[in-house]
Amino acid sequence: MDYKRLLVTSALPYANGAIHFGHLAGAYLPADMYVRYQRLRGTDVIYICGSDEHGVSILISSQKEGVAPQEIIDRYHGQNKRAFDRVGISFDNYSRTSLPVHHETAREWFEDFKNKGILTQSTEKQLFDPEAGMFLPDRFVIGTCPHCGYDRAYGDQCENCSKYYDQTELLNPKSLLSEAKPVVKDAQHWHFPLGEFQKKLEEYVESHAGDWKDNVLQQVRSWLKTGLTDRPISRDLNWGVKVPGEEDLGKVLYVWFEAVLGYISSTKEWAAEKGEPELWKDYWCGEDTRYLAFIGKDNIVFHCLMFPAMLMGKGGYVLPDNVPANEFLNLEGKKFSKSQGWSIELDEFLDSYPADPLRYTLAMNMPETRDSDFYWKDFQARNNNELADILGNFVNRAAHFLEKHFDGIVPEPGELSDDDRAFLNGFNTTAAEVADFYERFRFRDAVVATMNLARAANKYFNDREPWKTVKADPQVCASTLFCSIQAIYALSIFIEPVLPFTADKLRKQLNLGNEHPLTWDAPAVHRIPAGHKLGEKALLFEKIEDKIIEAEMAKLQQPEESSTAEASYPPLKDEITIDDVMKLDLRIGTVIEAENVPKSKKLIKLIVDIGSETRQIVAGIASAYEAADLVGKQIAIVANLKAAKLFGIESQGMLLAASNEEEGPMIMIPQGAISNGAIVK
Ligand code: B3M
Ligand code: ZN
Repeated sequence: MDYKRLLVTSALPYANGAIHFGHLAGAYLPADMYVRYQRLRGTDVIYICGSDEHGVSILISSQKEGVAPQEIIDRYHGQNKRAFDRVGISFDNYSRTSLPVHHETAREWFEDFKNKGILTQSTEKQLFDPEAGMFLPDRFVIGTCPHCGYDRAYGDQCENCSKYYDQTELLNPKSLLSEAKPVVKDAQHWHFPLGEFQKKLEEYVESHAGDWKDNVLQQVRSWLKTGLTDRPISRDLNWGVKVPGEEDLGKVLYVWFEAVLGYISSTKEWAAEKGEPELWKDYWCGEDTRYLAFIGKDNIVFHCLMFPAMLMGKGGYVLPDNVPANEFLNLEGKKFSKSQGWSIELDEFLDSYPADPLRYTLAMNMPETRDSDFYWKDFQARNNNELADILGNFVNRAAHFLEKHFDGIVPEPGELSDDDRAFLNGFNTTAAEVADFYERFRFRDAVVATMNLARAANKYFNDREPWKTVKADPQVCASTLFCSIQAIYALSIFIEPVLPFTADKLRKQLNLGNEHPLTWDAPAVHRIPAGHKLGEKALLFEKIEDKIIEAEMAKLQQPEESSTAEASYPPLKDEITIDDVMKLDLRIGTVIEAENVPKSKKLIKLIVDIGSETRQIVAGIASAYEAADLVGKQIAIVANLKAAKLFGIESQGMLLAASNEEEGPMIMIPQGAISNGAIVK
């Protein structure tokens, strides 16, 4: 594809928690590697990101800690920005959606849609806190469950009996904000007519059938097949971007509606800081811009459908040319969970280890096509056996030899042998191969191909036996060292996207100035000349001992002190006997179809193959799962539960899932594949 400039964004992380490895491997490291590679190519590229500082999740954090939302976002914005910096994520701008430039941008877009008559309005009944003066989100109201009488039930679902209801059905409702008794009021909301963009979005998505990743296409097509519907884009909250014209009504724009516009406002901030306030338009509105949006898989629908529809509605903006979404990264076989102590905080990690071995390990395990894991032992092995023993070892040996026998000065080579020439020519092959992988977003392959040059260099050094030729044939020895130094130069460039800090050390060690270009093609055409003196040797990688890794693994097992105390559960139920348990017929089945139940925020309708038959099951899991992601997953269900209607749809059984007020619902999935119909006991 021909383009003049490249715009790259990574999902804006919520400023209510610390960035962990999963985020990094999903949306930031791949984008950073890609951008660094493009900069070396000389591409006009900007890399834009920032903190997502609105939404209910931030309000809940602030409530829980009893501090103002501003304090939460200030803390995590600062912390995350610093962590990104320490791990070498090279944003051109890292903004915040709480800034005026963002509020203005989001309001302007809303008004534009409103003026064009794109938006619609509808009214629904909602609980209103007369003291706090605002409508209550589901999680901000408790009361007595209309089904089982549990008296600490939330506005959307009862923790005790799992039933769903509308918040207005709660008995004795109480606002968690003010303790006041809420009243039922009509709430008006704005809607974005996503359905009206269905056809255009289909055309857009299918025009990328050849270049988008399979996981992305599959998910988007499944959404399109289900049919797109209107999306409410306003909320009753006192935290967020105020809806224009409704400033006094406690209405804000839905966080996803404005967060995607954060990419644009961050670019505006970048341009203003550069002193060219109009420059952002080149990147967002220039026809010869290529836009790439890096995200994790849970954000696909917003970036492939909602945001493109908004860009279409506004007109004159570029659409994402690709949305290279990654799957999830797990930790030692389990999902990252901070509250269960099953997590590694980036900042803390970087206090003990340098960034590059982490970047390398995450790149080699990048969840490009399926979920993958970070294992401490793998981290150790990658650091010790690959970075230190292959890359570090080659550079050390060559530099050490040069120092000892040539005073650290690149020697005049003798006539180059076929081996020498083949070795030097290999740099071109590496450059082309690695570039091709980056262009196709195949990060792991790019890194493997890069390391293969270090492998080849070690072999070359061994095969040429300079420690023998130094006496026997000094001309040959000089050629070997000349070529080896060129290899270090080539490596210093090719490793830069994945190992930027090491690349920096290599450049210092090579004592390179501006006369030695830092471009992707340089190793093919440019040589470090004879007579050039190298700088001081650097220690590239330190080996990590077993006992350090064992200690890290032991730390994982111990949950953080405050963790378990956070969730409050209803008391245990009365004792039952094994006969009671045996009454349950629990079965494994595979989800073969999944779609959101229209008009319900919580429910997903599943068709599940349980071996002997298929079942239709309605489950309240839409807050945590995209319907499309469930297809193909094995789940456990209660198979002998009397059928019941939910939202007018028959549910023939019940899916097993765990949840509490903080986490989940999280569906129960067998640890390995087992045939459908298998009995759970
Ligand atoms: N903050 C959701 C997330 O962190 C959200 C991404 C916004 S991208 C515009 O998963
Ligand atoms: Zn209940």
